[in-house]
Amino acid sequence: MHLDLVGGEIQPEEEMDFDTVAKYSALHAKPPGLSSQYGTAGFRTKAENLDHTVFRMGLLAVLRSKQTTSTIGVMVTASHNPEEDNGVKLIDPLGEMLAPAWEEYATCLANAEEPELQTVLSDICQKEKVDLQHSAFVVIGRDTRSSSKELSQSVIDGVSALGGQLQDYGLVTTPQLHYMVCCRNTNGNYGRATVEGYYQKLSKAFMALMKQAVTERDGHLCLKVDCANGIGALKLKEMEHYLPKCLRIYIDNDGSKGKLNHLCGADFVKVHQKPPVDLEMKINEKCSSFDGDADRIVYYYNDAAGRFHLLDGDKIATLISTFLKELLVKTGQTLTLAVIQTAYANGSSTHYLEETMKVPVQCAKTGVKHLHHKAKEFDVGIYFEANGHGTVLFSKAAEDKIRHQAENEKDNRKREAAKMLENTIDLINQTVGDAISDLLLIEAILALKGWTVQQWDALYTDLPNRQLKVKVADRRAIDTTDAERQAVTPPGLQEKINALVKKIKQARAFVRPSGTEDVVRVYAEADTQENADNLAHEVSLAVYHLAGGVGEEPKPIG
Ligand code: G16
Repeated sequence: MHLDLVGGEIQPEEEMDFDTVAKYSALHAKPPGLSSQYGTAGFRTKAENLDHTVFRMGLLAVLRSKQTTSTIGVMVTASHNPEEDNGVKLIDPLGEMLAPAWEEYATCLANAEEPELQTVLSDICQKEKVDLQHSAFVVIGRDTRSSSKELSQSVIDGVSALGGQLQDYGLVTTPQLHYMVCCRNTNGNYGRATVEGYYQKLSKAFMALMKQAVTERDGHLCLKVDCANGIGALKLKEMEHYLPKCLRIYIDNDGSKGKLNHLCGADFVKVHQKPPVDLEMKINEKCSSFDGDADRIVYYYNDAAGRFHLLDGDKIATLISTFLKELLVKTGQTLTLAVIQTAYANGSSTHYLEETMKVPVQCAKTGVKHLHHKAKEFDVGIYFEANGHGTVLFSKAAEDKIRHQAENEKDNRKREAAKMLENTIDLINQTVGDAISDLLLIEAILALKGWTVQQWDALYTDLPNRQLKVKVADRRAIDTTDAERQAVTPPGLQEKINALVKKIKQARAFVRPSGTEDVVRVYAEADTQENADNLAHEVSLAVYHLAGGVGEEPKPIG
């Protein structure tokens, strides 16, 4: 298929031009035998092994665009992974993650040896009834990794090989590209499909919300942000020009000296439960960390006794749901509201949400695509992974009701609450978790409530917990069920975990294969840090021995 621009009109040919595809593909040849899988958030591996995959994702994006007659996004990033890794994921028409059936096509296409490429492409077209006559439009973005520029060029080659049109947004955060896709497919209803349009939409909503905040009268909001030496630093700096002076942001780890995600960033802070190395923190100073592509955020501070306090995705979900629930009550609207978590959610957070806040909680598999899907079942679905990845979804009906009430309600109190909800909707990036949007929402809520980070933290106390990684020969040896809370294989592993958990108070543990790194993840929580650490270690040993551990046996923590 080749699209020739004649007098500005696209002239599609009826059939796929395999000669052109083969010619381009030869420039992005797949190393024979190499195999990969579309995982939790697309493909992730060493950057040097990705060229053929990203080229083929350019091809696939064109087919998906033709099939949906919509703009499709391709983002080159490996988010929280180390600098030497890279990755690629496709973004579906409403800015959401790629549909599961197409994830499978992506895996087939990435793993096809060169001579099979034509057959695999034809099969996809046939199964999905792709009309090759349709035109295709693909938007591309990339993070700041040194390998990203060249890889995004390979995506462009893939799109061009199938005659798709494209716009390369260059350096953007992952959520910004999700936003662009949604804007383009909703005729600008969601916002303007430019980086400036994104800043304007969010800052306008933020300022409108802040008008009602106590803090604006009383002083300034200050926040230190560790940007993981990634794209978040660039974009937050750009956005600062659009934000009111009352919000003072101090950007750290802006990429000027440190390495991406190295000893800093949201993943480091969450997993190690300590601040980024070299970040200066005054007592009780409010700090936060983005991850490498700015789709996650966590907050933290050190108290007067020097103790580190982490406010992770669970605390963020609690803060946001408290705020939204209160507003919904004020409006008098009867809308369903729920929080979606994963198995990593701290037991205390689930208990607080269910027992104190009386908010229904559901558990989904790891990966925002799974949480997003569940959140859609409610009028207001708040989803957050403990690692700080999350957002809020409002159903179309809920959004319409709120906007209508904000315009027409006679009762002042109710109308004000509806207006606040309306601004909140506009501040939230509903396509995917977005560190910048989440930051602004959290700051607005804290300001509106007149809360310090310590008051927010005091909502509940986390159970001590520990996360570990175990290297195994093949992580597919571990299969799970019950939203990843139970291991089905290898035989005996779950029984061993059960026996270990039984011995400790308030204990819980699970294991699962990572979908972004070549490791098995272990999570444990318990009544004391020592017990959580020991439990995590014992479970790691069980994984190592029963699931084909490689390298050194896991060592005790400490
Ligand atoms: C990605 C996903 C997240 C997931 C994380 C870890 O985050 O978007 O939903 O929690 O990977 O996944 P896993 O445990 O399977 O490796 P990011 O920020 O790296 O894109």
